[in-house]
Parts: sequence; C-alpha cells; structure tokens
Amino acid sequence: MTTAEKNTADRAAADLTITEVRLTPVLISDPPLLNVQGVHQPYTPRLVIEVVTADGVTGVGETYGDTKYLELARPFADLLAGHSIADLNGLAILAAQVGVDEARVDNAVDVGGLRGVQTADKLRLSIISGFEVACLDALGKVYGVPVHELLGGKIRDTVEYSAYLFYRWAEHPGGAGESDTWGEAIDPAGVVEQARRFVDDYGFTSFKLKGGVFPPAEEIAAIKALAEAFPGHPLRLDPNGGWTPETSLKVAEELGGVLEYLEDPTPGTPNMAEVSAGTDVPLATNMCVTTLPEIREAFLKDAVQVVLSDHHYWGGLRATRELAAICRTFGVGLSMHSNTHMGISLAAMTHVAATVPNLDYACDSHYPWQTDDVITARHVFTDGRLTVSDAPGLGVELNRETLARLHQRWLDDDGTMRDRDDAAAMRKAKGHEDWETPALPRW
Ligand code: GKR
Ligand code: MG
Repeated sequence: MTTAEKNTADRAAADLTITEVRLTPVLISDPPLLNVQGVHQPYTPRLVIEVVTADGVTGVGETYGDTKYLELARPFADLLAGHSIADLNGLAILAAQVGVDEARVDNAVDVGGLRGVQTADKLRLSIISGFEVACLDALGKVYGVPVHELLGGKIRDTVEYSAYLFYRWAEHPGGAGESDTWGEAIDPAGVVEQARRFVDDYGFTSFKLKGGVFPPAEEIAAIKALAEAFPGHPLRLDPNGGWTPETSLKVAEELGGVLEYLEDPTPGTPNMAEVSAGTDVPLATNMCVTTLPEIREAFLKDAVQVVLSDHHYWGGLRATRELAAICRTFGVGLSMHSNTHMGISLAAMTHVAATVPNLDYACDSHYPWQTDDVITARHVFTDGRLTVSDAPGLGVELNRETLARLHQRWLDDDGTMRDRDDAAAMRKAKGHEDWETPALPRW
C-alpha cells in the first residue's frame, strides 16, 4: 500500500465520535474602550470549547463566555457525547433541546455586545457556533485539510482587516486590570494618533471609529481629522444606534465625501430606512439585521446596504456563508463584525472570510486590543492582512499554560467580571457614578 493509500484508509477508518467535551471559561484583559453603553471592563469573559474524538483528536472553538452562554453551553456539551464531529447540521437539532432561561435574555438591548435585540434563539446560535468551529477544527485535523477547505476552499490567500479605533481612557478606573501604552484618545488628535499606531504596527489601511461616545459634532471632527491624516483611506463611523434619524442625516451630509459606510447610526430598521432614504452614504448594520427573520423587512425597505456578518451569533461558519448568499441575492454588501475575542475566533473568522466571494469590505476585529490569548502563536497582521492558514483544521494550537492561567483568573473573580456590563464598568469612574445605559437614540 502506498503512503497516500494508507492515509486514505486511515481517514476512512477514523472514528469521528465525540467522547469528551471540555468547556473552559476564561477572563481576558480588555482596555478601557468607550462605547454608547459605557466602557469595557478590565476583563471580558470568553469560553474555550474543546471537542475530543474517540481517536483522541481535539478541535477547539471560542465564543461568548458570560454566564447566560455558559448556562447553555454546559447542558449542550452533555448532549454531545456520541455525536459525530461531521454531523454539523445535527448541532442545531441538539441545541433546540436546551432550554433557555428567559430571565437571562436582555430583550430590549444586548448588554455589552451591542448586537441588536437578544433572543433565546440567538443565544443558542452563539453556542452552536463555538461547537461548530470546534468540530470543523477536529474534522480538518482528521482529514489533514484546513477549515476553509471544508467550507469549499479559499478564494483568497489573505483576508483584510480594518483598524478598529476606539475612544478610550489611558487606564481603567482606579488603575484596575492591566495597563498598556496606548494612552488616552478622547478627541480628534488622540484618535489620529491611535490610528497612526495601528498603521505603524499592523499596516491597516482602512479605519473604523466606534462612536456614540461624544456629541456627534466631536465625532464628525474626529472623522474629518482622520480623512485629512489618511487621505483616500476608507473610513467608517459606528455610534451603535446613538442618533436620531435627523441627527444621522446631518452627520451623513457632513461626512458624505469621506465615509465608506455609516454603521448603525440610528436604532431599528424603520429609523435606518428613514435615514437611508435621505442619503447616498451606504448604511451598514450589526444591530438591526442580526438574525434571518430580521432580513426581510430591512432589505425590502432598503434600510441597509451592508450587513456585518459575525459567525458567533449567526450560528457558525456555514451560517455565515448562507448569510453571504442572501446578501448577494439582494445586492446587499457584506462586511464582518467583531466583539472582544481571542485568536481561536480570529482564525475561524479568517477561514470563513477566505471562502466568501462577496466579502466586500475589510473585516472588523478587536484582536489588536487583546493581549491575552490562549493560542501558542499570535496572529500577525501584515499590511493589515492575515494570511489564510493551510494547516489542518483552524491552524492554531492551544497554549495550555495560558488557558489554565486565564481560567484561574475566571475562578478567582468575585463575580463582577464574569458578565460583561459596560454601564457598570462606567459607574466605577470618577464623575460617572450615576451612569445608566443611555436610552437610544441619545442625540
Ligand atoms: O466592544 O464596544 C464594543 C463594540 O461596540 C462592540 O460591542 C460592538 O458590538 O463592535 C461592535 C459593533 O460594531 O457594533
Ligand atoms: Mg457596529
């Protein structure tokens, strides 16, 4: 038997049955980044998922780690023993058996994540996605192929990311958490300085500013300063629904010539449709189109011209490709959203992005802000791009020592960091003791 024949025989004989699932919640450090709800906590919860097959092959995935996600992931993991890592469609069937405590669902607004209205289904999808990625990683390792090949194959060798600029403080209130060397950015000069470092360190060529923090005039000034400092570079502004339609239209008029797109200027599809009807600036969203049932109204009303995909809450890498196909059908652009995450998620984002023909924009990623990672070799951006890995599976390896340390941090936490709450974090700052998440639209 030739080596190739033996490999084929080995693969055919592989036992794909899941025999063990390991769930490891961790707390990863996060800088004091500001948004419409408040400020990031010093530490953010994430969940690392490992599925182990009967042959001892381990696949890894990552998703949100707040208590409400853990409460779903645990019973879901219990259902997986005996399931095949190749039965990806079966994950949703199993997840439907897991009950969601409705009291845990932030119905009006998604606390911390700013990903639109939360539902029990969306919580389930956010769990399925982490397991789907872990199964794909394991499957890729068994068959000796990269995850992108399991999705049909890469159509690009590198994936472009944008610099994700945030207004931020130099330190967390009371000097909590880890310190870094980025310094404060609370005005146009600070934002431009931050952008320069993103360019110098990572080579990003497009920029997204998280807005909704200061009155719109100040954020308009910051975008204009970026346009002047980086002429011709794509710029985006995202106040997470912080403005009324009227304010949004004024901002669109002021920034018409410089914005690549305006992201969620105003909350909800009807408001977005009103803005869309009054401006030529493309509107993007990761707040009003976040699930399949939300697509119809938004697309029929031409409320959005770009949807930000996110495999975490859309239900996985294959679901992301389905979303891409729907967007293609309707002539709606596709970009990619990000929350605080580590390298397992970035690997998954890069694999799926490499396979989607109509990913028309540089993807978002919080990764440069994350100094903690559970993988052995951090991803390196070159010219703002990541090279798509051709190694089996995701192409990342767990650093067990770091995983244990970050899990210990989660165990040692008194409970205050285990659930992301940007408003609670804001109240710890001097002068903001009475802060409440502002009702949207705020301006
Ligand atoms: O982490 O502050 C943040 C972001 O505002 C994030 O929560 C959003 O979901 O980045 C996201 C967005 O594009 O809206
Ligand atoms: Mg957004």
